[in-house]
Amino acid sequence: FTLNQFVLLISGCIIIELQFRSPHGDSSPIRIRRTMRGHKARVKVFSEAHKGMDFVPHASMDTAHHMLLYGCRTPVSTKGYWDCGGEQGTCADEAKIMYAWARNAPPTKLPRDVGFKVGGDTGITHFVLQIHYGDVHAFRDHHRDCSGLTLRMTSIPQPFIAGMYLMMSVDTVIPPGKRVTNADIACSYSSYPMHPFAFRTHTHRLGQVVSGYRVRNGKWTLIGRQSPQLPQAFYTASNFVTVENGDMLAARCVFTGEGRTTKTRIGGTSQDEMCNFYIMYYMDSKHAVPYMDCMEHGSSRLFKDMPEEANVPVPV
Ligand code: IYT
Ligand code: CU
Ligand code: CU
Repeated sequence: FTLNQFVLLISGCIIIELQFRSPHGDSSPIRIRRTMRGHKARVKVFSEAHKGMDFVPHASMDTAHHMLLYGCRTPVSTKGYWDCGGEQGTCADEAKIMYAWARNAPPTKLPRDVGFKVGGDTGITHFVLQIHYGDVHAFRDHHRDCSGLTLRMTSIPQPFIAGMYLMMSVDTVIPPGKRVTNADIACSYSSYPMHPFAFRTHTHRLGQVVSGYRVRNGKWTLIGRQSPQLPQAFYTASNFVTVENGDMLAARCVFTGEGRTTKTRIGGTSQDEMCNFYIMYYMDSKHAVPYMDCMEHGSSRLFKDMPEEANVPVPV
C-alpha cells in the first residue's frame, strides 16, 4: 500500500495498527482501526487514486505545538496512547520519520503521483503519532483534545515513492560561551536519482541556522535553509534539483554556545543539542530507496567552498 495523504483524530501518542484487507476492486475502502480509552473508532481510508495527494492536519489543533508521525514495526506500547516524551519514546525498533506538523507553519503536501510505501515488506506495520503540547493552559477546561492527521492510502501503485534522507551530526561539542560552532555533515551520494521536494531542520535551543546543499562539480545548490527556532515543519525545497550518483550532499548547523556555562553535546534532552537536516524526496518506484542517512563530517576542504549564506542566522 502507499500512503499518499495523512488524517486521524487522537491525543497523546497513539498507535494505529494497519489492518489491510485486500480491497475488492479499487473503490472499496481499506479500514484502519484505532483504539483509544476503550473507544473503538474507525478511520476510513479510500483507495481511489488521488490528485494532489496531501498530508492534511486536522483542523482543531490550537492546543498542539507540533506533531511528528513515525512509521515502525514495534511501537513502545500497544496501549493506544502513552507518554512518549520521557524514557519510553515512540518505537522500540528503528523509527522512521514520515511527517511533521508544526503550529504556524504551512502544511506539507506530497507532489502528485508520490506516496510513502507502507505495509508489506517495508517494515512499517504501525504508525506512531507524537503530539507535543506546548502549553497545558489550553486544557484548563478539561476538554478532550482531538489533534490529529488525516492519512489517506491507496492500493494503486504510485509512480513515485517518497523517502527521507536524514543528515545528522553525532559528535558535535559546543564550547560554553563560544559565539559560533559549526556542525558539518556531508556524504557522497551513490544511488538512483532522487528528487528532493521538502526539507526540515532540527536543533534544540542553540541552533541559529541549518542549511543543506547538493554539491555537483564544485557548484553548491541550496536545497533548504531555515532557522530551527522557527516551527520545525517540512518546508518546500528552495530548488527542485535532482541528486544523482556522484553528487555530494552537505549540511551545516550553526550553533552558539553563548549563555551556557558547560559544554553542550548531542543528546536527547533539551539541555543537549541535535543537528538534523531532513530531505524529503521522491524516487522512481522501480528502484526506490525509502530511507537513507548521512552521519559523516565531510572534509574541511569541501566546506571551505560552502556559500556564505549558510553562516548567516535567519531572523526569527
Ligand atoms: C541524535 C539525533 O540527532 N536524533 C535526531 C535524529 C534522528 C531521528 C530519527 C535519529 C534517529 C532516528 O531514528 I526518526 I537514530 C532526532 O531524534 N530528531 C528528532 C525526532 O526524533 C525526529 C527531530 O525532531 O528531528
Ligand atoms: Cu513542540
Ligand atoms: Cu532533538
